[in-house]
Amino acid sequence: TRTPVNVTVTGAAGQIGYALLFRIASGQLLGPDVPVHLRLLEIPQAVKAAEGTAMELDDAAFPLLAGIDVTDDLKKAFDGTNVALLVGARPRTKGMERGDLLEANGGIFKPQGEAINAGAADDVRVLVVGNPANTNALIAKSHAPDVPADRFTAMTRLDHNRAIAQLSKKVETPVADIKKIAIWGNHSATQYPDIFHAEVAGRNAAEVVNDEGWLRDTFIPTVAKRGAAIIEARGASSAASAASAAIDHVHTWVNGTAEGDWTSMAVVSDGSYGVPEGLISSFPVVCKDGKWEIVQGLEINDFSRERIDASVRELEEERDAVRNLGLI
Ligand code: NAX
Repeated sequence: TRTPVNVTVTGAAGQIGYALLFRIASGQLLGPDVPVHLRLLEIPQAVKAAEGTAMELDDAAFPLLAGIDVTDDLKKAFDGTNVALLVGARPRTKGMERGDLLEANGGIFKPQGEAINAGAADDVRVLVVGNPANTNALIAKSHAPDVPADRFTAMTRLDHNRAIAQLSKKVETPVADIKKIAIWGNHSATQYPDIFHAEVAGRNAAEVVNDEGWLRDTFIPTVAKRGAAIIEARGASSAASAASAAIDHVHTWVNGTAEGDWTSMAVVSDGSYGVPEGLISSFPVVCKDGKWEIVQGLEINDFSRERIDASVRELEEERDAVRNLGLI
């Protein structure tokens, strides 16, 4: 039998954690033949709640679940970890300025980056879900100089999946027939969901839609503001869909993108498409043999250029802010 893969989930007692852990334990993160050992990291006040979730995980008797540790200790959470899902973050509360938010999250992602640097397994892969996800990933990465930079990623797969769903409804075509959607930039309201290279049952999506007004006034804002719409409807932020996207992100990273398709991940820029080197920005990527690569050579029209640049500018501002705070 295979040695279990260590999977760390931070913010394990939160609502995304509650949806995520059961899917990891059932084998959906890494595959139906890969046993997992879960490490649940929480802040001291929430350890008891995480222990409750661990009791429920026991009660599900998942054949692939080799063990569960619940802890508030970074070393115990990250030593030997193979996959780290950084979900717990400091949410923006009323009256909080962006600088305060970035500083509070720096207090979380700096020590987590250091703990990953000190103890994680050589093959560690990190997905940051907690917001502001791109910049939190940048902070963690910059405190893990011994870990290859390409192991730090942030989640835009939920945005990617939302874009597929919206396009599917518009063109009345099943989601399975929609390929090559791309999310560019920041996981925020400035993100740019791009259908110019997408395909609907093999045809170019922008041509099938043939409606720039819909693209500009309906599609892009619906995808970018979907999180707020969910809060409005549900009275709570997206949780199961976010967990599902996190599962997709890691599963695709490890197992590869399908032939003729790609996915969206926020990854460290190498300067592609004019995105400054070192920023963690969303790109279309293909994954193969456990590695991602930014899709090259796409033609970017003026409509896209303007929107990619705006989102990247926001990422630069966030980077400059955390730099001025001494967090990177
Ligand atoms: P919850 O508030 O339900 O849970 C967060 C949990 O994190 C809490 O249990 C808290 O105790 C824990 N936590 C806080 N600081 C911690 C630390 N230093 N170490 C370990 N645990 C810590 O939030 P939830 O709805 O689960 O959302 C979690 C994060 O995901 C938020 O930052 C949210 O903004 C972000 N999201 C990101 C998305 C994305 O697409 N990238 C989409 C969904 C979601 O909004």
